[in-house]
Amino acid sequence: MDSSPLDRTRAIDLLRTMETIRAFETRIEALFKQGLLPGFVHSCAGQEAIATGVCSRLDRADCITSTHRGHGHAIAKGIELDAIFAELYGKAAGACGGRGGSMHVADFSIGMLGANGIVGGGFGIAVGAAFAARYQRREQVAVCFFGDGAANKGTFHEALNFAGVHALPVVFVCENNRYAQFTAASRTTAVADISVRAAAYGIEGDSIDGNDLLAVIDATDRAVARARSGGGATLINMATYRHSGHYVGDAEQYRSREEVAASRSEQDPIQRFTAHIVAAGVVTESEIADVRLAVEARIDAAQQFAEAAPFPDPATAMRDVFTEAGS
Ligand SMILES: Cc1ncc(C[n+]2csc(CCOP(=O)(O)OP(=O)(O)O)c2C)c(N)n1
Ligand SMILES: [Mg+2]
Repeated sequence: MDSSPLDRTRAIDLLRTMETIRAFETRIEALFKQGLLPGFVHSCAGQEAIATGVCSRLDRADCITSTHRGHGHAIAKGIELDAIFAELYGKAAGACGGRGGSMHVADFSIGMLGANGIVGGGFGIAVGAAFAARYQRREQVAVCFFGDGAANKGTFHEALNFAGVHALPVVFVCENNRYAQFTAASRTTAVADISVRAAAYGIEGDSIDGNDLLAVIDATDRAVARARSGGGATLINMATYRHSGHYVGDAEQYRSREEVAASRSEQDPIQRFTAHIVAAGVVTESEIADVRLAVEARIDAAQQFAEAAPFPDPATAMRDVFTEAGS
């Protein structure tokens, strides 16, 4: 794992990942509004620093579990853009053969154990993966991404207790964007900082600004080092904000225009990171523009691939639903 200070190559790699997630979400939002994609789409625009920073500190063999807002997690963990684009179109070339769509993107080959339409559905899977790693003596860490709303599910408490009692190599990352659907966290949750709950389960708690990419990386390094060295689980509260509504099409009656505007300017994680690396002389404005152009071209290519790809054969609709007799 590269723990060197921020040099040009590393800064550009991180920026490319954040820009890819942003460009992917922007394009998907536009396509969904044109009625070209089935199902529902939840954009993670504004939250890119968390997926990017956390996954940049994981090995390929490490696992993540994701949420209904999972495109950024999959991209940061290394999914092929063609495969995720085709999945959202419901095409056979999709990461799950077009059967999962936006809320069920998975790719076990890169340790992406799945987005999840069930809020709080990832806790048990992440803890199970961490338990398996411990049992099979593999040096693997599992990261569970979840929202502030999911932190009030029973599965959250069960998973943290189990992880605590067995000192499992798991990192619980709360993407605290202050809303669960249309309800502010202050109306549903007695503590603003979810990480204080770690104490109740005998694990470490940490709380950071999740729109500060470098703070995300530092907190991840601490938690992953603890997990790998047998020190057990960590719960990290990462404060962030989503730029778009809960889903594409949300009328957004529950938050002010000023609040949203601030998240798109001075609090924006990409703007903050680019301002930092330009001021530090690590990367120039023109190199940043080059990254954006290359990312747009890659998104164009993935969209074209997905549009041209065939739909699955209807005769295979029941495949993967029932076990084959005798298998
Ligand atoms: C078990 C379950 N209950 C309710 C829902 C409906 N639902 C979808 S997203 C959501 C809010 C999730 O909020 P949070 O965990 O904060 O994630 P965010 O959307 O903010 O990323 C709810 C209640 C669901 N999908 N699954
Ligand atoms: Mg939330």
